[in-house]
Amino acid sequence: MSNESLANLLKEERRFAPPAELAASANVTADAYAQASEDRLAFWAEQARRLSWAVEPTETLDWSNPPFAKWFADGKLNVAYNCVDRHVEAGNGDRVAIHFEGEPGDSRAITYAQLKDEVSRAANALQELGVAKGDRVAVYLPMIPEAVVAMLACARIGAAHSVVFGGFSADAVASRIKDADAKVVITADGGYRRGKPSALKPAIDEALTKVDGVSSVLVVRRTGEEVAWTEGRDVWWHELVDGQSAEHTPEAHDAEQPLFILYTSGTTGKPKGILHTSGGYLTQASFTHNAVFDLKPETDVYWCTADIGWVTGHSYIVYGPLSNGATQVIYEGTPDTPHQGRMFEIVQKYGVTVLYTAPTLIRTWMKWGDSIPAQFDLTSLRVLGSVGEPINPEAWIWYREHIGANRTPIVDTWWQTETGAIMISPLPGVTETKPGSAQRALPGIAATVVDDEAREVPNGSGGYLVLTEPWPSMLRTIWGDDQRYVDTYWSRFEGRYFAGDGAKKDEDGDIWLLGRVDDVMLVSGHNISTTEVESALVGHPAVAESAVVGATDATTGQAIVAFVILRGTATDSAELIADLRNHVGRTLGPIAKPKQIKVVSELPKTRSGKIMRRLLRDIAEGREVGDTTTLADSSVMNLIQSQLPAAGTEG
Ligand code: 6R9
Repeated sequence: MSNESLANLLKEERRFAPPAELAASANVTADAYAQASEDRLAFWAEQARRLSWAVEPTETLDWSNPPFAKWFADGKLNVAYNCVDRHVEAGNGDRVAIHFEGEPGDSRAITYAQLKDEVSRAANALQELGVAKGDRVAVYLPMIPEAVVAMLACARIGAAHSVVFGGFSADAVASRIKDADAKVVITADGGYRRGKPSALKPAIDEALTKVDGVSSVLVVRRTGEEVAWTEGRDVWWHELVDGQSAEHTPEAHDAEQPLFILYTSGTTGKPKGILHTSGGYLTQASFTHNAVFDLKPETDVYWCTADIGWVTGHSYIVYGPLSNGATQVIYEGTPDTPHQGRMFEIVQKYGVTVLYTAPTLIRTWMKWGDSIPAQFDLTSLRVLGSVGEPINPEAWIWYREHIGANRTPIVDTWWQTETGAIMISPLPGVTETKPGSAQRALPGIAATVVDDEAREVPNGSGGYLVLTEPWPSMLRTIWGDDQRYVDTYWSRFEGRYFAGDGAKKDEDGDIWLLGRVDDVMLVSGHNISTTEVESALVGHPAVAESAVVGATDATTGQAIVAFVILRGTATDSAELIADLRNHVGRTLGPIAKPKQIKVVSELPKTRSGKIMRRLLRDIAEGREVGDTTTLADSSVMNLIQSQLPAAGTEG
């Protein structure tokens, strides 16, 4: 970004008070903000008591060697014990932990008692394969209960897991196995996607021709398809795990024992292995899951639709919900298999009360049309969440009206792989929400917006989002590269964590996320966020989804180029394009009018639903398209190019 701060164009006046009933029985009330601001560390020390410690910590934060933090350093706990055993000991062994729904329609309910036995057997099996405390285990699985079991079994032993998206290429898997120096890989023959089996093991077989050090591959049988087999290395899960004892003593590990490594792609260079540890991470995952979703373990049915390979799956399918003794739904497949109402059907079937999903899916539902959710009974829902990208005000309103029956609060949760848990979000029983804003830092979290010189911007202005105090679930380093950790996150602004996101503060001081700063456009000397122009476009009744990029322009520095997906009922025409440009001009001002608008049927996205604007910039500037290895569907770029007129034929 240039010295000028980010322009503040979008005005949003709609407000929604928390439902009285929810506010009256909310897990966390407004007092928490006051309490935490009075004594932040005492607040976190109190939250740590949500967990069962083998040795209670007496220290809260050790920040003597910044930016390398230690939280609860003299405490000891077992993360898996906290997620399963203690619920069984408390008499809740018969409570369902996981309602699993397979894509083909098979389903399984797993109680906490059963989960405890299965995690114990898997831990015994891993130890038989030679996995010990401090080792790394790579996990490459579909969305099946064994993924949760595998992660918890590692945690139980004190081995760190490294979950890799099932769907990443053999090369991507190989580089991650190598970087973490994993000893064992846990995979499956395959999983079900889009109505058919999709193989996983071949990618592992290929990856292991490229890296050494993996002694065993533990293979879950899910699809029953034939797989290649390497004798002496490959072991079937059902043969090894099922025969183990269901007794396994959970050893107490140090609070700073590594729990997992999770790779974020980053825009350049090799992926960064984000390292999370045990006590602080679990404290914040557990606290935020309880506070932000107002989770009542006895009555709620919670569903987070994220993939387990995304940090959202780690913190809000595995560690947050299970540490809180929640009952949750896990769904294996795609949202339109076998029909576009599948997700709503699942909400109805299990009586889901809390739904946590991503803007990309909400906008996809909008595109498919309002009549689809209307066919299902969604009245069980009481809290809706969003994560992964800024949610456009129109998508937010659609979510509230068509999924939440105009009743349910929406929590727009901002956080990152690096932050480990939710950082900025409304509280459903406290906050008067504003469509499109993540609003304010949670109790115990310190966030603000600064300009280029690290000065806090006044209300009403934009700049860079920073975190000004360490937090329990913060990343501890980049695996094997402390210097890169310091350079990437702690060097841009002295003593502060730079998240890489642009943001603005509104007149009340509430925070609005504006997208990655790498995506910010510079048009005739004005910094304009892609998010605001995209939101204006999605605010037009003909548009379901949009992605905006700045393309080099001789006159204005950069020109705004918009890619749009139309809603089911709209059709592409010169009039519509003109109308869209004028609509953006009216909403945000003439400076933000896109120079070009291109109608497409898909946008390039990562597996977690984030739009890869870099690839669209390549198209807009007529370059060859760059690295597409982290795309969810690599054929999308060809499709988009085939839908656009050849370069140079457009004004
Ligand atoms: C949890 C997760 C992190 C980046 C983050 C930001 C974007 C996530 C958001 C959001 C606006 C939200 N992001 N949640 N932007 N509003 N509620 O997504 O982690 O995959 O590491 O991505 O996602 O740009 O910096 P991760």
